Amino acid sequence: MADWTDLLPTAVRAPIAIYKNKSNLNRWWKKLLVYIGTGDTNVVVTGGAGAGKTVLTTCHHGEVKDHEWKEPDASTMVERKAITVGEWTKVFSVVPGQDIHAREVALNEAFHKHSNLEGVVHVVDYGYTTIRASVVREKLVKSGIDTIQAIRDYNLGLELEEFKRVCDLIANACANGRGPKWIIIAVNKADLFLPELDQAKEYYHPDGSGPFVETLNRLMTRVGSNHLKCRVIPVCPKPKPYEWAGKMLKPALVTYAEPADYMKNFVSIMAEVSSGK
Ligand SMILES: Nc1nc2c(ncn2[C@@H]2O[C@H](COP(=O)(O)OP(=O)(O)OP(=O)(O)O)[C@@H](O)[C@H]2O)c(=O)[nH]1
Ligand SMILES: [Mg+2]
Repeated sequence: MADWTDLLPTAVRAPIAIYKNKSNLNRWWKKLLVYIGTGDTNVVVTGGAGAGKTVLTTCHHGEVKDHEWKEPDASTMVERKAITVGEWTKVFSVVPGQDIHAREVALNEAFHKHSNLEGVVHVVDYGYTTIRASVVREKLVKSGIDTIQAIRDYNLGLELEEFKRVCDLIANACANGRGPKWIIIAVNKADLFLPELDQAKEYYHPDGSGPFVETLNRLMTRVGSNHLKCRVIPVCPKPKPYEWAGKMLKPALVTYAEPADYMKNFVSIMAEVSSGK
């Protein structure tokens, strides 16, 4: 059957065609802005080194085809991507997690310079942070952090410090009228703790308890929860075993569809909050 707009008089058809093309045009426009290196950040992606920021945004971006997938190294530069969320395409800036100059520049640009900052995706991983440098791993194991539980506790401590820093940046940006309108806590690597998803929710969700929730709720009080929407969403774009000191924890997936289902949920919630719902 013909598209119903074909049945309408030409005068009505034109605006509808323009409307339909708007999101398409916007998408290519934003891609161009990223390509030529301009365009304000709409969404900044923060989180510690090894939490999975690059993988999450790359999977969303649709760059990943399984046969050509290659593990990313630690990011040394800000990664800018045009990602489509619902009707609109946004410029995402992924801030490297390592303490390097590029990180400071990226955070400063996103929170202090750009006027279009709309949202923050803060990536956390319930302690399953990847520590890439073998010297660091060996040092930690030698210092007695030689079980998966011990490394998780250590990582959760660092994750909390990082989150506090990001909360300060958000609160300052909001005070200067540049603040984001929403924050999404992406609880990544859910494949490793699917049976304990409720505990992870308790640890990260504003209705839960503990140091992370206290920090989050303090931020909401500082900026006002009517100014900043907050959602907490589990994701697992690339299931993978977690190894530490000769022990291995395998993903606890029940079906192969889970990563894609979690991703769809993540994207649809992001589309919802970014449209002001
Ligand atoms: N189990 C599991 N591992 C994941 C998942 N997503 C990413 N990882 C792993 O986490 C590690 C770090 O991922 P990256 O995306 O490079 O981390 P990053 O946050 O960009 O790190 P920096 O660039 O150093 O800031 C990689 O080894 C990934 O394979 C996931 O859904 N599940
Ligand atoms: Mg990275």
